[in-house]
Amino acid sequence: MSKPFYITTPIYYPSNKLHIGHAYCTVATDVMARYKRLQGYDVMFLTGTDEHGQKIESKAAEAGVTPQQFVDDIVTGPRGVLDLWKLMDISYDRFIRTTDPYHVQAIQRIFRAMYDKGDIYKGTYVGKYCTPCESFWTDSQLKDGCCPDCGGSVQDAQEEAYFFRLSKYAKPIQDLLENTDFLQPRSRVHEMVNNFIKPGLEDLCVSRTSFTWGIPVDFDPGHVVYVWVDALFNYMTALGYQNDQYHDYETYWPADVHFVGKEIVRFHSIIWPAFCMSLGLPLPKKVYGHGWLLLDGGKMSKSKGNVVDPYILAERFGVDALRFFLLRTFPFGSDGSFSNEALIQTINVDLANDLGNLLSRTTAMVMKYFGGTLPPQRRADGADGELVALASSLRGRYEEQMEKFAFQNAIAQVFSVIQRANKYIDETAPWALGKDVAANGPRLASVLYNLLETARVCGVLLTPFMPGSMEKLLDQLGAGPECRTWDSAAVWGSLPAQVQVKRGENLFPRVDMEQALAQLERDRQAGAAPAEPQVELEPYLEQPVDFDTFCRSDLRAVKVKDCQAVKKSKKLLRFTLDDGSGTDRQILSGIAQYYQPEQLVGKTVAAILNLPPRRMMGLDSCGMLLSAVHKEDGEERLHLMLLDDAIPAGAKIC
Ligand code: ME8
Repeated sequence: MSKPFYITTPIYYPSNKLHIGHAYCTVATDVMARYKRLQGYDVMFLTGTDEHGQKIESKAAEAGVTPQQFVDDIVTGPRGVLDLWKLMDISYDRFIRTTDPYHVQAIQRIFRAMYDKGDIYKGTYVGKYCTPCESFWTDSQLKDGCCPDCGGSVQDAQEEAYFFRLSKYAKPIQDLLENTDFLQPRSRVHEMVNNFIKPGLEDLCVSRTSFTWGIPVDFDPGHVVYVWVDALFNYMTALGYQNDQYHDYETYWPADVHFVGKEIVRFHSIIWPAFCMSLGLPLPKKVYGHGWLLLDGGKMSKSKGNVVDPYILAERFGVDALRFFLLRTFPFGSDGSFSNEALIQTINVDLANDLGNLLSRTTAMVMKYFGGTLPPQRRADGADGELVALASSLRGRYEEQMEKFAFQNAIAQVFSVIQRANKYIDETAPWALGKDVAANGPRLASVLYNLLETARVCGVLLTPFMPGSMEKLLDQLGAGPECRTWDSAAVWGSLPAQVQVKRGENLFPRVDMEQALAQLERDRQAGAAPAEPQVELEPYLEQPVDFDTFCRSDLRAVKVKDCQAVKKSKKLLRFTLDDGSGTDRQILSGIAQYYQPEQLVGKTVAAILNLPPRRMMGLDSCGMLLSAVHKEDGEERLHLMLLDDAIPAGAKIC
C-alpha cells in the first residue's frame, strides 16, 4: 500500500472570475501533487469553492439573480472555475463546493459540537450599521469611517452573535508556531506571533444575523455560521468528516500541507489549528504561505482593474509554458511582479532555446546520421564523465528543493543540466564526427545517447510542471513507460542502447516579443477572450484546369535529409531531399520565418518536381515544396504540407 499524501489549495470565492494570481497557487499545488504521485504516493489533491457570505449575497442582488444562481454561473458556467482548472491541466482528485448539501450538514454538526464543548458561546457583536445597505461593519472594514459599499454614514450598532473562545488557545498556538515546522516559510511565524498573538487573541465572532446567505445554525435559526468556519472545515468535510458522502478521513487526515496565500495565513495558522484543538482532532502537518503575484507593484484585484486573464495567456502561449513560467520565475514564498515581457522571455530563453534546442538538435542528428535508431555505442568516454555525473545525480538535488516547496530552485537544478548538455554538444561537435560516420559511428552514437539520456532525465523531472509537453518530449526521445518513472530518473542508462527516436512537433516555438505584446494589448482592449484570428484566404479560381494539364504536374512525397538557412536570406531555407530516385534533390523554399531548419529534418513533405529549375541567391531550386497559405491578421502565413512518415520517398501524389 502506498503512503497517503493529502494536499489542498484554498477554496476560491466565486465572487468574480479567477485571475492569474488564483491560478498561481492552484498550479503550484498541482505540481506538488503530480510530483508526489510520480514518487509513488497515494495523493489526495483537494480544491473547491467557498460560496457563502455577505459579499456574494450582495453581488447576486446587484446582478438580479439568487446567490446560488450567481455562484453556479461562476463555478460551472462557461469559462468558469471548473473550465479554468481543466484548461490549466489541474489534476485535482476532489472538488468541494461549500453549498454541497453534505458539507452544509457537516458544518451544522461541527458548530453544535464546539457549542456543546463550551468553546462557542452567545454574546453581543458591537460594530457599525449602514441602514440603506442593511449591513454590519467592523471599524476596520469602514472606508474613511463610512460604509465601504455605498460610502454613506454609519451608526453604532449591536448584534447578537456566537463567539468562539480563540483566546483560550493562544498559548498552544504560539507553541505550535514557534516550536514546530507547522508554518512555513519560517519568516511568516514572527508576523503571526508579533502582530496577532502577543497583542492578545480575542474571541472570534462565528455567527451573523444581518444576512442570510450562509449555513444556518440549526439550533438558532436567525444565525448563519461565519464564512471562515464554513470554509476552513472544507479540508475535513471533503474527506467525509461528519458526513456520509465520502469515507477517506481516516486515510488522509491530517493534511500533509495546505498551500495558502499570505493574506490568509492568519486564518490557517491561528484559527484553524484552534478549531482542530477544540474538537480534539489532529492538526494539519504544515501550512505554507506563498507570496502574491503583483502587477504594477500591487496585488491583482478585480476592483483595481489590474487582473490578468489566465485564459488569454494559456490560449496565446500554451498551458504548459504558462504553468512553467509561474513557478520558474517567482520564488514561491515571496511576492513576484508579473509581466507579459517576463513570460515571453522565459518561453524564449528556457523553453525554445535551452530545452527546445537540446531536444530538436539531438533527435535531428539521430535521424540524420542513423536514420532514427542508434547503433551500438562505445560507452563512457572520459569527456562524458561530467555530464553523466551531473544528470545521474540530478534527481537528488531536485528532490531536496521540491521537498522544501522551492519550485524555482528545483527547476533551476534541471536547467543547469540542460545548459550543460547544450555545451556538451558544442564540445563534442557531433556534426564533425558525422562527416565520417563509418569511422566515428560508435563514438557519435555514444555522444547522442548521452544527450538523449540527459534529456530523458530532465523530461521526467519536469513532467509535474509541464505534463502535456513532457509526455510529447519523452515520446520523441523514444522513452518507454519504464523510462518515465521516478526510479528511472536516478538510473543512468535507462534508455535502451538501440533507442529509436521519433521526430515530432516543435514543442516550444519562439515567440516574437513585439508582435505578441501588441496582440495581448489588443486582447486586453477587447476586454475578453482573444478574438479568433482574422483569417483571409486566397481568392478561389473560377477558371477550370483540364484534367490532363493537372496530371502533368509530378507531385511526390519527399523526405527532408537536411535543411539549412540560406546565408544572407531572411526567407529561404535550402532543403536536401530524398525523392526516391537515388540522387539527392535540392529545393529552396521561402518558409524560414515559420520554421527552424533542424525542426524539419526527417519530415515527409509534398513537392512538385517537374517545374523548370530556378536560381535564387546563387543556388538552384529543382521543384517546389507545397505549402498551405493564408493571411492572419493581415500577415501571410505558410504551413508546409507535412505527410505521414509511413509514405515512402518518391511516392506519387495523385
Ligand atoms: O481567500 N497572487 O479566497 P480567494 C497570488 N475563500 N495569490 C493570489 C493572488 C495573487 N495576486 N490573488 C489571490 C479566499 N490569490 C478564501 C479561502 S480557504 C479555507 C478559504 C490567492 O478567492 C489568495 O492568496 O480570495 C488565496 O490563497 C487564494 O488565491 C484564494 O483567494
